Amino acid sequence: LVAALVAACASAGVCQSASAPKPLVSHIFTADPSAHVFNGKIYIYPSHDIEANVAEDDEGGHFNMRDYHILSMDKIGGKVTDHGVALDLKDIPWAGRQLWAPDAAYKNGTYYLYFPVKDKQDVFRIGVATSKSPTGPFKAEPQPMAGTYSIDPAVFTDTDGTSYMYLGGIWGGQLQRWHTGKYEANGSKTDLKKDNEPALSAKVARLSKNMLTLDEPLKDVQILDQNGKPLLGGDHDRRFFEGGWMHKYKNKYYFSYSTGDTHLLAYATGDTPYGPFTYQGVIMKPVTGWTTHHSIVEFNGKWYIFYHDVELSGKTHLRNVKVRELPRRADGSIETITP
Ligand code: FUB
Repeated sequence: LVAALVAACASAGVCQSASAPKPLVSHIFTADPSAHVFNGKIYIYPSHDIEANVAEDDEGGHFNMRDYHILSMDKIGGKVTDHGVALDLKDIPWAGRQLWAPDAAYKNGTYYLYFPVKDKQDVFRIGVATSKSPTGPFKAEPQPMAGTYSIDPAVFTDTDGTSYMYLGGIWGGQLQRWHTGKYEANGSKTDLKKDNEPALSAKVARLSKNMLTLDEPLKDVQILDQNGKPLLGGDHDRRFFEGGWMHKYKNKYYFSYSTGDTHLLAYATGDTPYGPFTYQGVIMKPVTGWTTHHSIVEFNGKWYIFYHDVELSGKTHLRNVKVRELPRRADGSIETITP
């Protein structure tokens, strides 16, 4: 029976069980899955990892991705469809290299793909591309979104229809090089090295109604401890590193993120999309591979976490996306997952 099930899963291109999540696809490497439900279907907007033969470094040069593929599924555990190339680096007029973790949104008949990529000066910016279909192909705007920088855009649309973009990542994501408001080309490759000062924050801004521009300057996403004090730069187990995500549950805003060099997914809650947010705990202990990156989405009344590890390759830059149910307690708090 087990052999028959494995064979059936393999021929369908997907195998998923409640107890041990498996890679959603294995014909390409995928990472940083931003999941959304559009028209009753699940769409996953991941990075598309490739072997580019670049040596590993603290700036993530080995993550040298060149396009995006969008995945979809009718239900959790169902067949996963790869819709092919949705956007290629060569079709983004201002882009230099490294297409990192994207996200997507829908408004008024148009789908928006938000993506970080280094410009021709090797500075990460956020771009936006549009399509009439959730799976693309997407057409990139001719310039990056004004006022954006760093990586990992995540767009959250509140129940009143207002959309917000969260972004940022330290180390290879370059956020530390913007701490004065201007880009420091020779700034630190990691963080500010000020362990006793407030940690660098992710950023947030409301999006304009046309979803193509920021409607206000970026603000700090403050994460406080239980005493109302900002988390410190030296608090590597709790401070923000990269991969921010916002979801709303019972009128509370949950900002979740990766702690990077301590490899945790953590979360903090607040009363508005801007925060401040109070640190609550760990969502997921380290996965295999250096990076950890997730999204959280509700589908048919259940909450799921999409994430990645390196089960298929054993290599940190060749990742595979997975999904599992998000274990939530009655009070809304999230139980720690041991992957
Ligand atoms: O995929 C490249 C980078 O790795 C992402 O932008 C980060 O969040 C980390 O997952």
